[in-house]
This record gives sequence, structure tokens and C-alpha cells, in this order.
Amino acid sequence: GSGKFFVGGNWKCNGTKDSISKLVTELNAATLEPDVDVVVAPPFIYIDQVKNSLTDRIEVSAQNVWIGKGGAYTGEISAEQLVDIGCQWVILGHSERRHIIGEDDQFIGKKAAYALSQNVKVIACIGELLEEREAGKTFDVCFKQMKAFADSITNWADVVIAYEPVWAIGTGKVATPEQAQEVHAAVRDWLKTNVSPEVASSIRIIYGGSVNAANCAELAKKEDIDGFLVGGASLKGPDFATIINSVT
Ligand code: G2H
Repeated sequence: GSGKFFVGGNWKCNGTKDSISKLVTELNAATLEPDVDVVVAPPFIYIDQVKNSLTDRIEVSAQNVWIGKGGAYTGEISAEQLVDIGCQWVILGHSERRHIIGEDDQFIGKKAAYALSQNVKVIACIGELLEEREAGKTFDVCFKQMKAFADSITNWADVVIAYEPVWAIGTGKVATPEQAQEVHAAVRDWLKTNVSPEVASSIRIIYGGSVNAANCAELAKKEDIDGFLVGGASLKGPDFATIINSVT
């Protein structure tokens, strides 16, 4: 793989003050491989609680951000506000935002550009639907989503790409290591041709979709899998630690 192994925990719309306090206690107590970047993404309203209680060993991400500077945008959170509370990352382009909320490539690209302009690092998600995979369009879909990111990103050093096949998300149906490796290698190759060989070889491409403590080790062995974005299993401290420590 490329660079340092990277594991993100996407808590999605889960948790209470109490459950998050318990999870933070578990994470603070866990023994983590030193050579892994670890980031967790709580819901916005709990980011401050997590920042104030979680070990500095683990960085904090938002799950969304507004497309530009704050102001009269009811219900939104700006990149400046993330910076203000010490939140260094944001997840963008997650399939739940693309397919449930309806965010399109252009909107996601704007968010990425603005977040990066404010020094908020981006976990840029891509991935195909089951019907797209079955129609043989996996690469087309992933490359189109990559192009939208590439059109708005200049600072690739602050970007991690997450390949999350939509059919594997929260379904318990994990991609095989071969299926994931195939797409990761294709995305790296796309970056080599369309961005630069340097970016292609240095960027982390992580896998997401039903990663758990039992299946992470096999996936982590693959050459182009540089880490994971974990949903359900990141809500259990010991399981998340096992996934972090699956670095190879
Ligand atoms: C994919 C993943 C985290 P889960 O969305 O981004 O969730 O591990 O629950 O499939």
C-alpha cells in the first residue's frame, strides 16, 4: 500500500452523550499500533464532547460540511467552525449523502475545495451501486466520481480516498479482498493518468463497507488497500482497535 495505514470510524447518526462517553473511554484504553493514522467521525453535536475527552492519538472528523463560508445557511456547519473546535477532517461524498440526501458530484466537489482551502482534510468517498456493478459500470462510476473530486482538488496531500461499494455498506456483505483490490488499483491508475504519478503513489485509498474485526485482516493484506472506513464496527471500541491493528 501507500503511505501510512489509515483507519476512520464513521459513527454516522448514532450515539448519545452516554454511549459516546463509553466509546471514548474504550478508545482511550485501547492499545493501538503506532504506525496507523486513526480518525473518528461523531455526529456534529458530539464533536466537542469527543474533542474534550478523546486521546490526542486519535483525530476527529465531521461527517459533512457546508460548501463555503458560513452565514445565512440554516442548519449548516462551516469549515471555519470545524477548525474552531479543533476538528481536522471531514467525510465527503459518502453514499448515504449521495443517494439518500441527493448530493451530486458538483456539490460534493465544492465542499471538498472549500474544506481544503480552510485546511480541513478530506476523506473523499466513491463507490458504485449494485445495479451499476452488475451492469459492468463499476470503473465508469468510480472514475466519474473521482473526476469531480479531481476538478476541485489541488492539495492531494490532505486527501484520503475511500472506496465504498454501496452494496457492501451496512449490509454485512463485504467486498472480497480481490474485488476491493481491483477497484483500488484502478483508481490509483486513474490518478496516475489524470492527476500525477506522485499523487497516485502517495495517496491512501481505504476500503469501506461492512468491515469488521473478523474480515479486516484479509483485506489489509492487499497491495492497494491502505486502510479502512468503518461504520457499524467502529461503534465498539475493542472491534475498532482490532481493525486499526490489522495493519500489515
Ligand atoms: C460504509 C461504512 C462506513 P459500514 O458506509 O463508512 O459503514 O461499515 O457500517 O458498512
